[in-house]
Amino acid sequence: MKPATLCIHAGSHPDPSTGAIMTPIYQTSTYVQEAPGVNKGYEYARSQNPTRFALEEAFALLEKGKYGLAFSSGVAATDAVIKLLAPGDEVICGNDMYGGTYRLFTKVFEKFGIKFHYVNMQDIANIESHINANTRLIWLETPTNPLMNITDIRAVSALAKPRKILVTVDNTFASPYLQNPLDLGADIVMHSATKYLSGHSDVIQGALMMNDKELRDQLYFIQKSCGAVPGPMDCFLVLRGIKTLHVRMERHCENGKAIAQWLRNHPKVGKVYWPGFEDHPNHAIAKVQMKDFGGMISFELKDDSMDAARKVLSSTKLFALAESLGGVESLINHPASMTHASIPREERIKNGLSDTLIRLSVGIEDVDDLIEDLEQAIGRE
Ligand code: P1T
Repeated sequence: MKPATLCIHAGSHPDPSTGAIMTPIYQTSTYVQEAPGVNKGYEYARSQNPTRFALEEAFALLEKGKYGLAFSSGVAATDAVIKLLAPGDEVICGNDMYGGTYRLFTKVFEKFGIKFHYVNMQDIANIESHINANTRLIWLETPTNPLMNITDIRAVSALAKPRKILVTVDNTFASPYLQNPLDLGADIVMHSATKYLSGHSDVIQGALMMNDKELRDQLYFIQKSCGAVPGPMDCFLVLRGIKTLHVRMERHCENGKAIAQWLRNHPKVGKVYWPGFEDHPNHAIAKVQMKDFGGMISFELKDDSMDAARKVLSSTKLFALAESLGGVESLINHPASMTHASIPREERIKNGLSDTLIRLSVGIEDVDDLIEDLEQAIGRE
């Protein structure tokens, strides 16, 4: 099935009891049983819910995987993956990633004896040099949040597989429409479904997709034992969002490209971070592993004062100043004080995330209006 058809039909089956064409919201916590142990396969909604199952099927199909699992947030999905590990295990992860992931690793899991190595993942040699007998997992985000760095998923997977190290890719920035890490050898794909999958900034949710049955069973066990499941209404919203993922992503990419190029030609704009530029350090890999470059862009002004950045951040009218991304509406964000504030300043600066970096989630509005908004906020003088 081609991607556009898949987005509309994945996980969609008319409801067996009524024929309802859209998956109903099974707003129930439990299910009546005929006798102890005799039931219709549904016992208690933390373990089984038909709306969630429909969404999990869609998740699997979108990522070209066999299995999908839905969680109550992106960080809950990440949390489930780390719970596959035991004290003494080591993880290699990127030195540029969503601040909440960093916070989960450093503030929650380190104290349980799991060690995290934060490395520059653009160079595979940096990953290889951190592998030791305790390495169980390589966690990568590509493109990264917020510096839009690209890691070669195929190369990392090839490095990990013979050593039996799990590779998990946080595919949130690309969405399953633009990049499918399982096809490139990754073991698990993670998404903040809050973003492009839902697409309308109205739900918090996470997803995991995988091919291996044993891995799926372990993660399902964690999902039901730890209980971070999304409610049926949220599953319904994400199922609905997915139906337009392909058209939204195409417009996000088109608008993203126009704005990245416009920013680059603007006399007051300094560095623009966008993997679609031919001189982006990993453009060649992005071109191979992604279908297009998405709607996320970061940039700095030539004037590197906080006042200049603050002025732009508070002057846009269409781009709303907010955390999050991937919705139909455009957002502007200040990573240092918002989404990445949980990373110590020294660590951020060392890894290239400046105090004045501005991040855009380019929506699917008319691009002329978006550019006009940025023009008035940045100014020419
Ligand atoms: O917010 P939540 O659904 O729990 O997802 C966490 C998460 C995981 N991975 C990536 C790459 C993310 O960007 C996020 C959430 N990010 C934001 C809220 C943000 O504005 O960057």
